[in-house]
Amino acid sequence: MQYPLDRQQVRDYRRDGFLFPLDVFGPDEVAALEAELATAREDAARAGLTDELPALLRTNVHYLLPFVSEAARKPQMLDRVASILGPDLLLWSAEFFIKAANSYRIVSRHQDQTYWGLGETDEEMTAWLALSDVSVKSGCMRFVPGSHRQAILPHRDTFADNNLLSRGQEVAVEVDEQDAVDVLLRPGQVSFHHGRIFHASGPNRSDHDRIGLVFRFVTPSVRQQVARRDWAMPMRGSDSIGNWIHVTPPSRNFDAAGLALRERVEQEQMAALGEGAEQEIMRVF
Ligand SMILES: O=C(O)CCC(=O)C(=O)O
Repeated sequence: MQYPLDRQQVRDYRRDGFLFPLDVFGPDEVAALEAELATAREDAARAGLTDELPALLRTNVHYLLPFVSEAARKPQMLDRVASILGPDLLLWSAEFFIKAANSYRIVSRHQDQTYWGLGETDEEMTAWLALSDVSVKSGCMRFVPGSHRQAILPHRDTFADNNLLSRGQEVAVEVDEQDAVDVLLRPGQVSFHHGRIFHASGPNRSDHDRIGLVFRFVTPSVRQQVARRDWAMPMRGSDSIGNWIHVTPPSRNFDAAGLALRERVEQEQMAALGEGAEQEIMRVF
């Protein structure tokens, strides 16, 4: 591998449940990704999807925009992910977390694996790529070191309308804010986090949009346990286990096949995402 993590970084990830900052993409690559996002917005407008665009970008965007899985597949990304998860990798989900300039939107403290139906696994990891400056002012994430060693804990649903999460879910334990770590990133840098780390993020009080492009990687042995089936995009190595329906990237932005597949996947995933909810889950942005 050309870009492996060193042993200390792997140890840090296993101890803390996160690792950052990783210098993954240079300024030219960030500019290219920003240009792709701008093109995607124009294509959405041409396709009459402007109103739906925030929701389309927010979940399973790898079914809609070819550049998303291309970025995930770059060796400078995958070599580092493979240092943690091993050689066989699939992309389960990709999402934009965009907080507009001066917006009040937040993410409540949660553990990712709570409503995904994937069980408690160490073989799922998020790579959060900054496409803007990410500071305390602009609403960076905050991680609680070592919290990934806990089980999936009970969460309460807030359904708060300023929350970027589908249920506004919040882990139902007290956390000493002093224990949490600010995840400060410059454009092109990435943070890794474990699916059970406690994490949250505050409002964006800056004058620029805070943009994260988020990749959720799994290994072939991870399995959907609540929904009837689930899909993932092979990225590297092999998968002969059969837990995932394999998908390929779309051929162009918002093509009909990609939109239809995403719709089908999300309908199935709702079974996991909505389990036990007292209100209907809306996919939100
Ligand atoms: O972008 C954020 O503020 C939160 C992202 C998050 O919760 C996640 O990637 O798991």
